[in-house]
Formats: sequence, structure tokens, C-alpha cells
Amino acid sequence: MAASFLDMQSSDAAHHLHPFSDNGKLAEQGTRIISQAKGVYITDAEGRRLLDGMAGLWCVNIGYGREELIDAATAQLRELPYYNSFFQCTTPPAIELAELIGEIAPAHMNHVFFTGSGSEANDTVIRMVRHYWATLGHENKNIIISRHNAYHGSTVAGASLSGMKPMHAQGGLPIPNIVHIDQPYWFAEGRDEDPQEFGLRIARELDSKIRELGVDRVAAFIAEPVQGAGGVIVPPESYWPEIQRICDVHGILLISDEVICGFGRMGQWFGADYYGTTPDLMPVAKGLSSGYLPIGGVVVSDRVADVLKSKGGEFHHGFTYSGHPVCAAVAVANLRILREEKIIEYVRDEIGPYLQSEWRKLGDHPLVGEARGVGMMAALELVASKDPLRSFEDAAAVGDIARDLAIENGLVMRSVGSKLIISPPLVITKTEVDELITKASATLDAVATSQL
Ligand code: PXG
Repeated sequence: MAASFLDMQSSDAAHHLHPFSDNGKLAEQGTRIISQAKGVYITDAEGRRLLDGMAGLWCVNIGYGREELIDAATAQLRELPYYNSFFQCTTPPAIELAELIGEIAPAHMNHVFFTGSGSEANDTVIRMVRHYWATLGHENKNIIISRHNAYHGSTVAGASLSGMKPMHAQGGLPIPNIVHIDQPYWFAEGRDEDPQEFGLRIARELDSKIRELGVDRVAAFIAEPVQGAGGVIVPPESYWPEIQRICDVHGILLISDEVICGFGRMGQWFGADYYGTTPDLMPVAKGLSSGYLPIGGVVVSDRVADVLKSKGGEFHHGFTYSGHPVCAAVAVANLRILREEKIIEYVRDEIGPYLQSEWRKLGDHPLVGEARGVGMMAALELVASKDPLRSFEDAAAVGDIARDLAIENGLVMRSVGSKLIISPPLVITKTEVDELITKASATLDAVATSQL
């Protein structure tokens, strides 16, 4: 017989250390045990059904329960559950997936290096970028510029590229030669300025930083098209073209971290397509397999791949699960669904615009300082007062209260400080969006009457 909910909870508290959690506190509070899911809904072990406004963790792009992915995994498990892509070997699903990614990626990107996750993808990015410049005879061109409040993963390399102070404080990060500049977060850091002017000014910090460090030292700039974990921070329109121009002028590599924005979330295959940039490298994960199995990778431009292949020699890097055949087979099935069911177009033309227009209406609520978003990701800035604009003193506490009230209302949202954010499955229907908005609105009312 299945263990009871309370038995499972206490067993979890006794043995399981959770990511990004205060595990002492969590053991006292008890975890929510999610046991089933279908479409855009998850069900917990107490039988409560919740609309999953976060698509798991920004990843279940095609929704839960797609038989095609289950069939692809079981067929591949029977045929060949594992083999590696080292030592002159490869497997049919890894070949097929690499080819498919080449087809959907921007025209100048035709290679992929597989990893198990987005963090491993960004570890790969650091090593590949440095190897690229060293191969060209520029050993000292090894500084990577990133941004404050960026999220690029949680390994030593990923956390170093990330711009999150609490992460750096644990374990003596960042590693050397990673430098951070400001983020294009207009609501929090630029409200006194015209948004487009602000976007340009922040982008030009990249230029100043390159000049300060010396172009012979700077290898690359890395950024998420839209910052996800930082709080769905959508840059002003002026930002990305200026970043691209600066990277081009100095000839440094542009890395577009597509772990969240990739595979349709912005109504294009990649965030780079949305903003019209031409990255040299794109770390990917999450939506690549819709989270059904762990797989990530780095999509590599011809500029970089040609150097690596023609004169890079052996790249001393790789993972046991690079190109794992079962994960790759599931990713192939996922990409076929995204393509054949025209889900990217659905986000671009129908459900994205609908979600955004309904979400903007939440901006009328007295607690909401800004309602923003793009495609299938959106944020609410909760404020103590709108006029004059005043933030909450304990931002994290407000966010946590709001998130818990959302769950009581049957909706999963994520809180980032005093922001409430969503990133639902791309296949969500208009009726389900209406339900999401109604529940988010009821949550705001409940927050307003709670003991803040
Ligand atoms: N880059 C970006 C842009 C990400 O969002 C990673 C890299 C790392 O991927 P892996 O697969 O190693 O987790 C991410 C991951 C959150 C949250 O709370 C976001 C992520 C991961 C965990 C939590 O919003 N993004």
C-alpha cells in the first residue's frame, strides 16, 4: 500500500536535503508532495489540484502527460538505455537531436555540445569560450562579463556567472575572471529615466567595462534575453540592439542563455530570435525536453565551431550523460511536438498576446506597481503604496505570503522578493488563462487583507 501523506512528509524531512531551501525550517514546515500531473495541472499527495503557473520550473513547455514522450523514452530504454558519446562513439537519438537543433536554431548555429543540465551547459560555455580564444592565440582573453541578478545555474561556474549575492557568499564565488555589470531592470533601478534611455545607458556599461578591462582581456558577454529567476525582467527595446553592437565592435563573443527563453517561451524558438541578436553560443536545457528528462546543451555558432574543429585539438571536457540516448529521444519527440503542433506560433499569435493583455489588467490592483511580461512569462511588482510609489520593507516576506495564498487559491506562482511571477506551459488554453488570472486576482485581494 502507498505510504500515507504524513509518513512521506516525515520521511522527506528526515532524509532529503532540498535545493535553495533552509532545510531546518523546511523540515518543520513540511514539504508539498506533488504526485501527479496532466496538461497544465498538478495534483499533490493530499489530492489537491493546482494550476501550474510555473510549468514545473519554467520547463514543462508542452504540458504534462504527453504519451509521445513516454513512448519515446520506453522504446529507447528497450533499444539502448545508455551509451556514451566519447571515444569515437555516438547513438542514433543524439545524432537526430543535434541535427534537429541545427534546423531550429538561428541559421549561423549548426552544432551542439550536450550536457545534463543548464548549469553544466554554462560550465561548458566558460571552458569553450576560453579554449576558443586560447586556440586563436589569445590565452589572456579569458574574462567573461555577466550581470548582477543574472541566473546562470548553481554549479561553481554557473553560480559564478550568476549575479546573485547570497550565492556568491557561500563558497567564495565568483571564480576569477568573471565580472558583473548592471542589469536592465527599469522598474527597480531606472524609473526616473526614460526606459529607452535607461536601456541604452545600461547596455553601454558593457562598452565601458570592456574598455576598462582591455579588449585583449575580455572573452565574452553572457546574458539571459529576459532574466527569469531574477524576476522576469524584460529589458527596454533599446537594450539588446546596443549590446549586439558593442559585442560586434569589440569582437567579443555573445552568449545568449536560452535555458528559460528557448523553445518557445517568448513566441519564437529562441530569445535571440525575438530580439534579433546573433549569439555565438546558446546554453539550453529545460524546454529542450519539456523537463520530462534532464538534458541540456550549448548550441554553437559556425564562427566558434569552425575554430574548434579546424585547430582546437581535443577539448578536454564532457559528461557521462552528454547526449544520453533516452533523454535525447525524449527531446526529439518534444521538439517534433513543438514544431508539428505549431506551438511556437500559438504562443506568438494567440495565447501569448492573450495572456499578456489579461495579465496587464492586474496592474490596476492597488498592490501592483507594475504588471509586465512577454510571451509566456510575466511578473507583478507588489508595492506597499502606488502613489507615492513605496516598496514593502520586507519584500521576501510579502512574496512568500502571496505565493502561499496563491497555492490556497489553487494556483502555483513563484515569488522573487516582492515579485510574483508566472511561466505556464505553452499549451495553456484561453479558458485556463482565464482561470489563472481569476486565481491571481483573488490572491492579490487575499494579500491585501492579510496581516502584512
Ligand atoms: N541558465 C538559466 C537562464 C536558468 O534559468 C540555468 C541556467 C541552470 O539550469 P539547471 O538545469 O542547471 O538548473 C537556469 C535554471 C527559479 C529557478 O527558482 C530557476 C532555474 C533553476 C532553478 C530554480 O526560478 N533556472
